[in-house]
Formats: sequence, C-alpha cells, structure tokens
Amino acid sequence: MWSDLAPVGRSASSGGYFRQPFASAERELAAWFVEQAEARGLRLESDATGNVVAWWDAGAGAGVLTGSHLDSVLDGGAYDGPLGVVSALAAVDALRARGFAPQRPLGVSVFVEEEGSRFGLACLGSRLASGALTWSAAAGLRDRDGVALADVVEGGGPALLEGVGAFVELHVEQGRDLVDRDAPVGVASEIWPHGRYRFDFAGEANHAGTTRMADRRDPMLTYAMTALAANKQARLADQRATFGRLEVTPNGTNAVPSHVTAWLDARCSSEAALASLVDAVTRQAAERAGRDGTTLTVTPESVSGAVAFGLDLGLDVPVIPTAAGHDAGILAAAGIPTAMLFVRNPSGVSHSPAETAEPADCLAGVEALADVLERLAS
Ligand code: HGY
Ligand code: MN
Ligand code: MN
Ligand code: MN
Repeated sequence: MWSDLAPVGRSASSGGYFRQPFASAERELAAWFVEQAEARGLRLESDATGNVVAWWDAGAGAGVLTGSHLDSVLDGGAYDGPLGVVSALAAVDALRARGFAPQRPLGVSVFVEEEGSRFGLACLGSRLASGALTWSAAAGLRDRDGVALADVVEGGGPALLEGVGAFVELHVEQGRDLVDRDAPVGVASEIWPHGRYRFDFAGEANHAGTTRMADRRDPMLTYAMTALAANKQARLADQRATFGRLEVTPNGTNAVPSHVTAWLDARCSSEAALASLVDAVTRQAAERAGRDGTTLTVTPESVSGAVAFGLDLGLDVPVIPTAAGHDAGILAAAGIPTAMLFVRNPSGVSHSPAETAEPADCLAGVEALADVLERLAS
C-alpha cells in the first residue's frame, strides 16, 4: 500500500519548486491526486482557487476532513505537504480494509499555495477557503513576474469547508522532537505566532571602484547590519528570525546598489515576543539607516497569531509545539476543531531536500490517522 503511494516525484531534481497555483509540476501533482481520488470512488469538489476536497460520502452531519498541501518552497523536500495528502488517501484505504463504515462524510483535502512561494502569502488557499482572507484582498497579490492572482484564478466557488466539523492534518515533523523522544508519531499542541515583513532599504547607486567608502549611501550595508541585529536579537530568547529572500537593484557586481529589499520571517513563542522582536529589529535597522545615510520602510505582509489545537485525538503519543505554519492553523483560527499529527523526520531538516521520513514511521502515521478518523467519523 505504502509503496504505490509514495510522495510522487517531488524532489529537488524537479526543482522542488511548484509555482503555485497551476505550474506544470503542481498540475502533475494535482492531476495525480485527482486520479487517486477517482480510483477510490471519492467525490471531488474544487473551488475556483484550486483547493480540492475528495469526499467519501457517508452518513450525515458535520464532515471530517484530513489532508495537507502539494506545493513546496524553492528546492523543498519531498514530504512537507505530500506526506499529509498521501497518508490521508492511505488512511481511507486502511479504514476500508478494516471494513469501517463512516457515519459522517469523510474528506481528503488539498489546499493550494500553503508555502506562499508564488504570491507571498502563506496558506493562501486555506485562508480563502476558511474566509480568513477575502477574495478582494487576495486578487491583487502578485508573483515575482508581476502576475496577479486574479489573472490566474477567478476566486470564489463552492464553500468547501461548509459543514466541516473537524480537520486533522498529518505532516512530517520539521524538527527533531520525535527523534529525541524516539517516537514515530506525535501530535501538535500549538503553532507559534509568526509574521512576514518586507524591509525596503534605499540608498544611492554609485560606481564600485570610484566611490570612496566614506562617500557611499549603501543600502546593502544597512541590510547586512539589520540581518546581524535580527540574528542576535532572536538568539537572546530562543526566537526565530530569518532573512531568506533578497532583491538587490541593480544587482550588479560593480555597482553600489540603489535599493535592497529583504523579507524577514519571524516566529516567536508568544505574540508579545513576536511584536517585541520585530520592534527591536526595526528600531536597530532605522538607527543603522540613519548612520548610513539610507532610508528604511518596513511593511508587515502577513502576521498570524498563536494557535492552540483543541481537538483531542486520544492518542498516547508525545505532544509537541511547532514554529512551522500550517493550513491546520488557519482552520483552527477559523473555529474548526483541528489537530495535527507529526511523523518523525530522522534528519530533523525541512524546507530542504534533506527532509526525510522512514517508511515504517510513515505507516505508523497512516495507522494513527486511520484510528483518529475512525473515532471522529463514527
Ligand atoms: O513557513 C512555514 O512554516 C510553512 O512551512 N508554510
Ligand atoms: Mn513548509
Ligand atoms: Mn507544510
Ligand atoms: Mn564603468
């Protein structure tokens, strides 16, 4: 069962980056999911953004949903997202093999653009599906080529989450807690608050050879000192601050840049800690800009509050917090009883081809998910 469901083809070799929505590689994955759902006689429903739910129609009452995402970060791993989708399909197989007859509808979901790799907003699909984000607020989001979301999809479409009474997302662990506890499966207690902030540094373009250091107004210097300050600040209280994306203008080897745009991804154990981390970094960046003769504009792009998972799965497994964002966090914040199951990742590494999960642990995850779904859909 597991071998024919192994996460399909998503690896660094395929660039690991699916320009969501509807890039060719993503289309392949979405087509694979539709094929798998149809092969199981599940009823497919999709909204105009591209979110999909494959329903095992049964019984009546509030539906039980499980699933994850199929998109990836640039050069991501093969499990972040697909493991949850594949395991959901495998759990349907396991329940059928047990002869289980659900008393309420059971759905397998795939939300688009969970990583926000293309339009810059994480969990775009689940935010739209849950109503956390309106179509009018999302339509104008643009990718790196300036293509607007509204140019790619219409938005709207059936309210896929109407009548959903519970959501469970299985996900590869993005850390080492389960390795350290020698446990194949765990559940999430909470998702840390996290935010994305755009830092625009502006200075004066000039010649790399003829411009004395003292005469420069170099935004790259201000950015570099800001990244250093963020790193130091986050270490003070075991928070997280990452500048992983940078755009330099004009981006020439022999030109002092005129502009540097950098995106800060900040995650903290509390909303107060997040606010004070970002304030401290912004304050230090502004001070540095004053010294360098550059200017700074900081624009919050998305900020998500703390999420505590209230849905008790009744499993005797480790309960661990996560600083990774998930569609489950969006649905929980929208008031849907939600939980997350984690599967051990021996490398502990994620958002990298080094992300791993052992087949035996994946199967343990499927069995745990099937147990949970059997309880919720009875
Ligand atoms: O960024 C995250 O935490 C998630 O992988 N989207
Ligand atoms: Mn991810
Ligand atoms: Mn993920
Ligand atoms: Mn020249």
